[in-house]
Amino acid sequence: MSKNIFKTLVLLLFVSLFISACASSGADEAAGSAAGNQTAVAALQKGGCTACHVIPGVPGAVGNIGPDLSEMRTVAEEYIQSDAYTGHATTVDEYVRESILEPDIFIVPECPNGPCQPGQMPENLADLITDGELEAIVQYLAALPQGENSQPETEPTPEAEPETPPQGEQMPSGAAPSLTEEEFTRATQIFFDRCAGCHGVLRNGATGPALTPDHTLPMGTALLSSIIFNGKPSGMPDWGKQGILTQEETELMAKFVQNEPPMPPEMSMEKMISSWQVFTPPAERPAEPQTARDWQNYFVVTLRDAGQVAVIDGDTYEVANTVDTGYAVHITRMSASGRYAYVIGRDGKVALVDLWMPQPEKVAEVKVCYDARSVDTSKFTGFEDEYAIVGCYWPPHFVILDGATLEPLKVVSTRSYTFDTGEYHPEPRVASIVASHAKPQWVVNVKETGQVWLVDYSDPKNPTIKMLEAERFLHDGGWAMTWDGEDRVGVSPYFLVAANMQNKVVVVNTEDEKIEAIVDVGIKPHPGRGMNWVHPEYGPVWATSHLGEGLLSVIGVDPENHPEYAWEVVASVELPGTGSLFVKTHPNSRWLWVDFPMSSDEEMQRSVCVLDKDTLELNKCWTVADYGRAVHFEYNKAGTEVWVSVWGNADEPGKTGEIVIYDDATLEEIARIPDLVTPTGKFNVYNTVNDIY
Ligand code: DHE
Repeated sequence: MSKNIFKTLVLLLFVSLFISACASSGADEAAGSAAGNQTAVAALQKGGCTACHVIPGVPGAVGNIGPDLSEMRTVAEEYIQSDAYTGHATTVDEYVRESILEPDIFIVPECPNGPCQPGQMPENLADLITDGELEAIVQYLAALPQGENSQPETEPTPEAEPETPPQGEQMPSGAAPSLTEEEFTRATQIFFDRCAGCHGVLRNGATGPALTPDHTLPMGTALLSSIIFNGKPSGMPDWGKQGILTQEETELMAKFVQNEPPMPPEMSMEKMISSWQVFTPPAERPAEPQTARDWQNYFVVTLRDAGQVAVIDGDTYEVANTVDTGYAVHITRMSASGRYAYVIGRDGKVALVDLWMPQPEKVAEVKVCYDARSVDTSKFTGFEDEYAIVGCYWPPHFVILDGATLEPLKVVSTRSYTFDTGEYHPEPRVASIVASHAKPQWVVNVKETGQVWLVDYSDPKNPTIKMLEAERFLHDGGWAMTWDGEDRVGVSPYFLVAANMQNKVVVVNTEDEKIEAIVDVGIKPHPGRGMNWVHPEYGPVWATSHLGEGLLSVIGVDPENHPEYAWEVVASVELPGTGSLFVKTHPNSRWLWVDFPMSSDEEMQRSVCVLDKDTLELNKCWTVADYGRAVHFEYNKAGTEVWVSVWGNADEPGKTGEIVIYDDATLEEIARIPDLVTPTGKFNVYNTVNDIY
């Protein structure tokens, strides 16, 4: 094993510690005693070690984040003698102790999910246990695999633990760590900014697991800190390693989530209206485009951490204007005509940008909630540019707006009952929303209750809603297309949406207003809007990549002409990495583009891959930049170029982010648009209006 690899592994600390325990004379007595074992087992549980490691004799110690400690002594002896070892221990006892007190001094090479990483093993474990408990752990682990500790005579049952707390415990088992008011407020804000999207404001869980005290207290501060710092391969970001949260903030958050979640405020219609501003009334706006640019080839680009969008000319690559919008802009959708861009920020503020002005300007804005992700517009014939709808995470509701002024017209709560168990849910968040082309309806996907609501907007103040029972934790999705041979004709009545925590894709039939199918796919599908093409064998297909595994699931979507493949996964294509968020293709392209921004591997985070549409074989992968994450694709109007965002760090001049433009035919780089602040999503006007993806 190379020295470099060793240096990158932190978690092996425990392993090596365990192995040497036998060799140390001082350890033998305590290791052999039932009382010593009992203290060690309780301390290992208290320290949260069970969640990351396999430890024989310790109930619940089946974690697969850190190394398996079953062979601790043997492994530690090997490491101490190896050239790659960077610590100071000369005995197994010392090795185990060092692993706990200075976990990053030596990084073991292999953890269950890939190389162990610096920072993975929490530095503060020793703060959570007493000196006596530390010694008991050292002796217990260092004795493995001797046999006696694998079956401790007095192995405590999980139920017995709280009754027999180890001496000197700093905090009563089961009680939440206390925080000052200032700490609690700070943690609430960090949770809202970083965590609520996946776990929910009330922490009931969705894309991420539930973080209510009944789940978090048994995990303890050390384990929670480690997960928050290091992330998990299933999609939990490595907030500490990314440098977004400090060690101190990581620990603060670990303590915070062991406390009851605070209840955020509601938002009334009156409050929404008080935030509503029209900067340029409709009568003062141009009646036709006032720009020589091809405004249909504008790209509206999210500058996430600047709270802005850049409107970029797709022909000249010039920034036509930068417009202030909401905090942490999430997505942009267009009106049916394309002249208006609706930009939604996480703060629930929607900005209306008129693309017909000499330079694109914000003409209205309104804040309709505190936390939002989705927006769309009325697209059915006769309702073009009439209405918009915003889907909120908190409060859990959607709001119908006037399309030209953003005046809030109607607010509808999504609080209701889970579709399967009929339990009341206080926080059913609105995930993706799409506008039907077949009816005056929006498809509103309600995440936590697993319901798809078909909202008729022909009478927006008195909307009728058809509620379809679908699947829980609905997230993002897109339309399947209709084709005439190889030519795209338009949007089909089928909308495919990921139920990401159930590893499924739900097919909504908007024509017959029913759930057509629920398709099993890979771990945590994340399609964005997915991608459509015609496969030589399977006919029209739609595909999604996954957050949780390196897989592209291709689904047949043509029940009329290819019924044998309809709503089946016709191909599962292995990808070189996990952590994919977005895919894209174009009817004119021969390629399928895939990103990996949430991969735990830095090089993959910066890489994109293309596959051949016909053979489904991987053609090429490459890194887009030497910093940041490569995220999200968009084609230009002609379908000849692909734009990829490099999502950098707003605080690092020169590395804040950029867009890299590729020739779709040759895959050669054409240009870079530098110095954009954290660009993420990009929405070409023509492609967004026409649902081309
Ligand atoms: Fe998104 C789409 C929610 C994290 C960039 N994101 C969506 C949609 C939802 C959603 C519901 C579908 C909107 C629609 O079509 O109407 N996103 C969430 C989250 O809850 C989550 C997981 C966590 C959070 O706290 O927000 C999340 N999303 C991210 C990011 O970290 C990304 C990469 C950068 C960011 O903005 O923070 C990100 N999401 C995007 C983009 C789209 C999107 C670019 C639109 C893709 C498209 O092509 O339509």
